[in-house]
Amino acid sequence: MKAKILKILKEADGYVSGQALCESLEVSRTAVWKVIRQLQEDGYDIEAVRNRGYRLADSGDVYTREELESQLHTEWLGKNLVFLDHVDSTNNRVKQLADQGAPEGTMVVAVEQSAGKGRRGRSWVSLEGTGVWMSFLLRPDFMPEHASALTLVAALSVIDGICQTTGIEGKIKWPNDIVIEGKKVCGILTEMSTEVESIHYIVVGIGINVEIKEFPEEIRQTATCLAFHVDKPVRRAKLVASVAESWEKYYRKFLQTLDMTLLKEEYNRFLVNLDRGVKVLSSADEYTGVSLGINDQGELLVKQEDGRIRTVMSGEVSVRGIYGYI
Ligand code: BT5
Repeated sequence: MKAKILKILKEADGYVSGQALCESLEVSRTAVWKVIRQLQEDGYDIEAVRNRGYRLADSGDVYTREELESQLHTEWLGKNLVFLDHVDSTNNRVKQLADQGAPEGTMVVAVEQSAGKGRRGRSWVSLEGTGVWMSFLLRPDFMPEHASALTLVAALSVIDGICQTTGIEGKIKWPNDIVIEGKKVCGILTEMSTEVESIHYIVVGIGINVEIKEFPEEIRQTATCLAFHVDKPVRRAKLVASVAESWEKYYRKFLQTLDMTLLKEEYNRFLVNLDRGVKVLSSADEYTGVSLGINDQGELLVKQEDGRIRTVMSGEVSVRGIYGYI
């Protein structure tokens, strides 16, 4: 009933009378009033005026399951939605659900993660209410070698989602960071469970810093959040919904070729280190060169001083600016 009342108030142009709500939901006035109170407690600014009824003034940054559902206009992603106040890691929770047979598109969104994960055992700072921590499940029938490009597909979705929600144009630091003015605002962690020659499932996890008042010491120099770059409040529900909608759009293109052929140009347009000096660090090797952008497979092309072009595969290396993070 909460979701229904919310929908009616959102779609209404002005006040909706208590009587009209009672009639369309076939419940008592007291029942309506109780739900209005709950919505106000969730953070909705609902005006109640005698003889006129209720009006939703502003939904602010309300971050609840109902708000997210009312914003989410996807075909399949997030139709099975799990919204949690606390979790260790949304990626871990999606994996558990996958093991229990959850369908493709299952999405877990949390207000706080106590053990957010980065790549290779690193941790991801995800304090309560400071960002969007979301993960979703894919059950594709393509071969495992195509999966590494999905991190790049997710990066494009985040760029698009951030732009639609805030107007900010982020940049991509290949393969999995989104940066604004040289600082990291989002990280992506794609994990895969494989069977022989096939994918059991894939989890795509996305963390976006929305409003962090004080960054922990270890990321103070390199991290940023969206709120630093816009005047208006950032709505997390809208951000999740926009990223999810963009994911469907880009993933559909990815599925046509199972690589980045149709997305390469757009990806390279957002690449922060395109045509700039980069340092490639792997366990076996370290070299510098100029980044030429990605190829169809999503590998980064780096031109060395001697003119040789090397392809860098994600997962095995770290690419940095010559003098620092970018
Ligand atoms: C990543 O790893 O950037 C992937 C982060 C993925 C986080 C999401 S949140 C939802 C889902 N559930 C999870 O448990 N994880 C995913 P990596 O490239 O390894 O970068 C990790 C490094 O980024 C850390 O070692 C820190 O230096 C830095 N870092 C940690 N937290 C950060 C934050 N909130 N903002 C910016 N930088 C951060």
